[in-house]
Amino acid sequence: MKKQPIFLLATLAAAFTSAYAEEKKAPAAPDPKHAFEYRFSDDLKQTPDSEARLEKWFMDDKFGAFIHFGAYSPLEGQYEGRGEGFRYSEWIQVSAGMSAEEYHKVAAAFNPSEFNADEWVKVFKDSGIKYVVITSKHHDGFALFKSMVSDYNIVDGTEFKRDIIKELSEACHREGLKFGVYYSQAQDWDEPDAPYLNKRTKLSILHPELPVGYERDMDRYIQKKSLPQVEELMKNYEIDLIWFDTPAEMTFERAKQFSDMVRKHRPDCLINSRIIHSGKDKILAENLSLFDYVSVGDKEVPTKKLPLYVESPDSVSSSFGYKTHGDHYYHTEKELIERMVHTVCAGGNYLLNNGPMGNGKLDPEAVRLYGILGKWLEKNGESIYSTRRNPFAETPEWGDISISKQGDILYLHIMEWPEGGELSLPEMTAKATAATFLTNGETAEFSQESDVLKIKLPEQAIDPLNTVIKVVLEK
Ligand code: H79
Repeated sequence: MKKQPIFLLATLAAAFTSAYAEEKKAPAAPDPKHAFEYRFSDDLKQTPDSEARLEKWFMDDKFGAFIHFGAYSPLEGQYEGRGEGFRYSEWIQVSAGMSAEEYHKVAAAFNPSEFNADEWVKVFKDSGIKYVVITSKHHDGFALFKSMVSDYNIVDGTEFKRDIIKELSEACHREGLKFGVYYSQAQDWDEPDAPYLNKRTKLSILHPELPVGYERDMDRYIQKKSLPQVEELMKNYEIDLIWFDTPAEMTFERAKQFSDMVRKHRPDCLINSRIIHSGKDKILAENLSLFDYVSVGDKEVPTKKLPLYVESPDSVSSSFGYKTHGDHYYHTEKELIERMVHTVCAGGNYLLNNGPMGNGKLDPEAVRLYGILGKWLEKNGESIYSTRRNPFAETPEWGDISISKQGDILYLHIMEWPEGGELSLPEMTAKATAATFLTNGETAEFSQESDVLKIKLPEQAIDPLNTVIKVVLEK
C-alpha cells in the first residue's frame, strides 16, 4: 500500500476526535467519505473538441477559487437554533426543515451591503488564482443574478438589488481572471417539480401546500426554470465555465439540452461532468460528449494519475458556505498545499472554495489560507502552472511529481522530508542535466546511474510546506 499522508492523518485525527469528543468540542476531522476513489476506466478519452477547449486555458491555469455565496451565508449554519448538524451550511433550508415559503423570508433579508467585487478579485489574484467559479444558483433555488425567468433572485427579491454575477464577472475579466458559474440544474428546493436528492429533503416539508401524492414533473421544471436560466447566464454574461452539480434524474437527453444550450451561445465555455455524473459516479464513455472535464467528488483529492482531465472541488473548510455554528474545521496550510499538489500531479485543477460572510466580505481565515498558497506559488509557481501529470508509474512516498508541458523539466515536490540526506528517484530513463531548489534558487548536487537519480538533500526541509526540486532533462 502506498502511504497517503492526508488520509493517514485523517484517520488518526478521527480516532483522536472520538476519544476526546466528551471533554472538548474538537473540530470534526476530514471525513473518510471524501477519500479518493478511482472511478475511471483507463481507456477513456475526452473528445478532440473538449481537449482543444481545455488546452486554451484550463489545463495551464490550474488554480481556481470556488465561491459558495447566497441567502444561506448570513445564517452561518444555524436558523432559529436548528440545522447546525449538517456539514454544509448551504443546506440550511433542509437541515433546519424550512418550507420554501419560510426560506423566502431568509432570501428577502439577504443584504451583503459590503460586497465589493474588486476587493475579492484582488485577494484571489494576489493568491495566484487564475479563475473563479461562484454559485449563481444553489439548491435553494435563489439566483444571484437578474433573471426574467424567475423573480426569486437577488435583484428583484432583495433590498440589495445588485447583480453579484454581473459585478464579479466584470471585475474578474478586468483583472484577467476567467469567470465561471455554478448552477444547480437538477435540485431546486423552491420548485416542487425538481427532484430531491435524498430522504433528508422532503416535499411535504418544503412544499406543505401541495396535495399528498403530488406527481412531480422534472421536465416541466427544466423547461420552466433551469434551462431558461442557463440560457440567461450564457447570453447576458461573459461565462468561461459552467459548473453543474448533483444531477439527480438527469438522463442523457436532459443533459444534452443543457450542453447544447451552452454550446449554442458560448462554444468555448467549459462544462463539468456533473451535468450528468455525480461526484461518486463511474464516468461512462457514452456521456463524454456532454462535458469537457471531470469533477471528482466533493473535497476529494486524487492520489493516482488519471486518464481524463479532472478538477477537485475542495474547500478551505469542512463546509462550502460560510459556517460558524456546529462542527466545522479549516484545513491547515500544509494540508492545503498537499491537496493542491497531489491534484495537479494526478492531472487536474485545484478549485479551492471559500464561503464569504453574509455581509459580503470574504472570510478572513480563507483569505489567510489563500495568501499562504499564493506566497508559496510566488516562488514555486512554475512547478504548478502549465505543468502536466506525473510521468512516472507511481506516486513517490515523499510527495509527488509534475512535468513541464514541453516534457523537459521535472518538478519533485518533497512534502515528507526523506531521512538520510538523499532523495532517490528510480526508473529515471531520461538524463538529468541540472537540478535546483526552487525554494531558494540553490543548486542541488545529483548523480545518476542505471536509471536511478540521486539528489543530495540538507538535513531539514528547506520549505516545510513543500520543497520543490527542478530537474532539467536532456532534450
Ligand atoms: O455545493 C456543494 C454542496 O452543497 C453540493 N456540492 C458541493 C460542491 C452537494 N450537494 N449535495 N451534495 C453535495 C451531497 C449531499 C450531501 C448531503 Fe448531507 C447529504 C447533504 C445532506 C445529506 C452530509 C450530511 C452533508 C450534510 C449532511
